[in-house]
Amino acid sequence: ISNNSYACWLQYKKIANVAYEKKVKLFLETVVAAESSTVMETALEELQAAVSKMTGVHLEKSAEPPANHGIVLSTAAHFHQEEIIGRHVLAGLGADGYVIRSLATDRKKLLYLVGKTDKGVLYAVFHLLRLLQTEQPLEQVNIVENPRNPLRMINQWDNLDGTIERGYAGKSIFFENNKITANITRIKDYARLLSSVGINAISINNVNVFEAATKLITKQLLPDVAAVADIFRAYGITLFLSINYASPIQLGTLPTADPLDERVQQWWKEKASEIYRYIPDFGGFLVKADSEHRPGPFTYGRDHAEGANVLAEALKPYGGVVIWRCFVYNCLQDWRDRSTDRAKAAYDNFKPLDGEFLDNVILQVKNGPMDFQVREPVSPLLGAMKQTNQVLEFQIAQEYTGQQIDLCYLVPQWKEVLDFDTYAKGEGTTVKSIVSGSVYGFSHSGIAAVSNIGNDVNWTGNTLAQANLYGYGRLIWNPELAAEEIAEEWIVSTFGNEPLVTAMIREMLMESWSIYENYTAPLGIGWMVNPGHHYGPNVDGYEYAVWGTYHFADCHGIGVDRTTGSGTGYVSQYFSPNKEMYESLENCPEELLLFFHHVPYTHTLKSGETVIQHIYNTHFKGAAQVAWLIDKWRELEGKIDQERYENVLDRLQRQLKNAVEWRDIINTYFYRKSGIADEQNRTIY
Ligand code: GCW
Repeated sequence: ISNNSYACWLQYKKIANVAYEKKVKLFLETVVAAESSTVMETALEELQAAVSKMTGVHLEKSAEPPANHGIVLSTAAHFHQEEIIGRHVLAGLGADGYVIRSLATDRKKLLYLVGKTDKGVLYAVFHLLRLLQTEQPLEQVNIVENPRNPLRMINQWDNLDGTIERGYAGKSIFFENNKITANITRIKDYARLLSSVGINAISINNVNVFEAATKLITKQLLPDVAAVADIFRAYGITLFLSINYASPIQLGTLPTADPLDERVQQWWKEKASEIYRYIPDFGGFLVKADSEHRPGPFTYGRDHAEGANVLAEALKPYGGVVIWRCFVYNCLQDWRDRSTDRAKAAYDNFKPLDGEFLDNVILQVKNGPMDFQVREPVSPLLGAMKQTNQVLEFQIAQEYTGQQIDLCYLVPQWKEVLDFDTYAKGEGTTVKSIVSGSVYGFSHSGIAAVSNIGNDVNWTGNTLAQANLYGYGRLIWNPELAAEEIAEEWIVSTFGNEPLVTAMIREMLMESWSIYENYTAPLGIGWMVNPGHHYGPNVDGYEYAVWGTYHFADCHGIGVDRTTGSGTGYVSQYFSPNKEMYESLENCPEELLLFFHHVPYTHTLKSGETVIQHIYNTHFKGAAQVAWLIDKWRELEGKIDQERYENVLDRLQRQLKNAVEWRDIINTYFYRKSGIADEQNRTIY
């Protein structure tokens, strides 16, 4: 097995451009680190190893600042060369920020990497390495970077038995046989990947905490958890655990987990103190409570604030936080009940509690009101709670977007979410400004996402799905980056600097979300997947189910009326003018038409097509586009290594089968329901 698949974007291949290599080598003589710390050591190690691979130069570590050629690593507090970087520049750095500046004259070639903290230095090193990978000149570097989001987190949905909930790339790299794995090399390599794109927090176990995982916070498993925390700490990443709300019962001897019971409060306090003895910088708890059959405060007639605050009190003395998920809804709904709308649930459950949560509680809100569908509106809860810390939750794992068989580059989708104007505090109150904490001055905020990795050699099943992990980190560091820009960076770091390869893969990535949307559920309706595993088409798979996931298609029309006038009233959860926009059939963005409105198949879209013809057209188109993706990819044979070429080709061929299946099932279903023929008389079964 070659390193190509495994190293992802940290290939650090020998620089092929001789002229460029010659120029950069002038900067690469010695390196000095102004102080020492674990993270600083990591920064040095990463720099030396990558430079040696890319240029063959062994960067000598020196105690003295370089006279003429070399690199200086320093934190702001230890950096006193004001003529190089002014004090005001350093003073402007946020917690994880950094400056990279070069000084290049005929005689001197110097690079200064100065972080607010040692973590900033590490990020600066990865940035410099990115410059080298993408062959940027070093002579005039003047970079100041501050991450937009304070919390930049990954959620693993890994179970202790080694399986991964919604995992599409093998087994867990963390757990096997109800224990933490002995193979920590892989964990370290994961830490490198994450840190290189700015991730600073991780929860390592599934939010559904079953029996074995409940024990992660006991002395039986804490020493091993602490060892994992050590690995991540060296890369500037803080470790969190998902906990079972019923822990006081399951691990202790208490008959209750009632948050207002003093024994329960005491139990959590002792538990926190125990955890911090093993992991002094433990991040805190991630909690899925009263959601999909997981225990929570509802059992005791308490609300989510009371539920979360007991944990927050316990963690507070140590600086820990509680990340409480808002994915709370009735998962035992009766499909005959038209008054309950799952989309409304998060807002209905949490909005009334604004102001009730302690300062070290953060609510984690999924990007959409349902569940990571191909297309959803933005959750109206984002921005609706002015006195409560919020983080946004994305899903990098492609549960509903092709399961890492089908190609679906998600950065464009995430960008739409981040750029969405909620109008929560007037025009311009974008989601990105809310979750970065700047609008309401949150004490904790940022973004989390469900990871897409497993122990497959290439980490993500489909090699091209690595772009989503990379892209997630880069985008939440700087939401202003363009999706193309991120794609391009990823391709060059991953496959090398070959313009043709870059152009081709970039085009494939950029088209992929729209292609996937074309052949799956139309116009924002969602959910037409096989129940349980969620891959492949099944129009009525969730129609008469308990999950609150309906499309209401009959022989006349399709869609969920969520308007205030005649529907569930979900639209009223948005601020004006969004609520008016969604309420109106005219003004509702068409890609979300069936999310908000029930319309006849003959309803005419702005393109002039009817809804039924749109369904046919997009489904024929989507499947044809997958064939186009395959043609594109075939052009790359011989231009990239065979291993990755074949991995992607195999996935694309499976994707084509899936797309054809979707096309035919969706078209046939709606043809039979509507009785309206395709204008172009294409084959519908
Ligand atoms: O959509 C659902 C997934 C579950 C997941 C849940 C959640 C971890 O199908 O697998 O459970 O979302 O986000 O809690």
